[in-house]
Amino acid sequence: MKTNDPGRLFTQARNGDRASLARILSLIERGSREGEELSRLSFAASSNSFTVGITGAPGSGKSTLTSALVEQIRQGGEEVAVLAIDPSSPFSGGAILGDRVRMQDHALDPGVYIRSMATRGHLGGLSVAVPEASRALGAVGFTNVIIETVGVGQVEVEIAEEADTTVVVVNPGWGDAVQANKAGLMEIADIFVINKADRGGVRETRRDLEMMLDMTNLGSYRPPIIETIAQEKKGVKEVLAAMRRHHEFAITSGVAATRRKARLEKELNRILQAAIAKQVMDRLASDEFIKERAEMANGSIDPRSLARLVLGELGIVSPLWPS
Ligand SMILES: Nc1nc2c(ncn2[C@@H]2O[C@H](COP(=O)(O)OP(=O)(O)OP(=O)(O)O)[C@@H](O)[C@H]2O)c(=O)[nH]1
Ligand SMILES: [Mg+2]
Repeated sequence: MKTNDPGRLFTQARNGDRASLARILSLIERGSREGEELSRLSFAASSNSFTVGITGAPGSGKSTLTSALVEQIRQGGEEVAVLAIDPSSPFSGGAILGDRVRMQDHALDPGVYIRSMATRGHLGGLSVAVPEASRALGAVGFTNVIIETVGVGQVEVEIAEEADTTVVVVNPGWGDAVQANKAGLMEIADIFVINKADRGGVRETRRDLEMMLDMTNLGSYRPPIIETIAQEKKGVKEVLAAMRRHHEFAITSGVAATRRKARLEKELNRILQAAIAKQVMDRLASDEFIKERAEMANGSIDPRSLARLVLGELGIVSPLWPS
């Protein structure tokens, strides 16, 4: 029987019921009331899951690498969940279908759970829904959670950052392809993977990355650069080893705890900002302000003054408006 009762869903999912898990993730994705309760339950549940963000330019081989990593993790006997994020489209588009095809190898393995996610009205969007979903996966028992996201924009980078360890996938000759977001990717990478190492230009790409790392203030940890041919599963073992090494480093150095704290602060921030913005916009759109909006249109009240009116109504004092 289908239930939306958070407590029951949670218990059933922890007992291995995949349908309940799917329901949980849908409720979280949708930002429903039940989703909120499920997030609370997940947060409170103990979990020793290790989350890895895999990001990089479109088509760089993230899904192929993920699939190979899943296989590698399964060989070690651990369970693994994959969240494939599709920030661009609220619908299951072609990219996700492609991911599904690449993940087919694992379709029959009960130790692997694969799920694509898009934003569906969650307050705070994907950058809140994804960590909530990832915690839910950890709470129901997955020791490994891989989050795949296309590293093209700020939101995607933020999502990749939500993980304990972030892997940035580049290709030989990447410089031209992702020029725009190079700095952003450099900042979040704990591990660099040069995938498609069967192509020319690997040495130049490695040199390029090393140079950028040299110019970055790194502290005691320097992100390793690993070459892979994901299609042939070459170098994948090394990537997994580097992931575990980084995680180990992060825990013993205290980096993991610091990051976790910062992540939670950011998450709280996003929720509050989204909630307040929604409340304010709803009030502004209400009949109460029809007259004022018309006045703004005809030039008799300016946007800032109208904003002050709405904020005043809601009792919000904005630091932008010194009184
Ligand atoms: N030559 C070569 N091709 C590869 C390698 N790894 C993946 N590919 C191919 O690159 C293409 C894109 O691979 P995906 O794994 O879908 O890349 P992705 O980064 O997940 O793509 P999006 O999710 O669409 O951004 C596919 O045709 C793969 O078969 C590799 O090591 N060498
Ligand atoms: Mg993909």
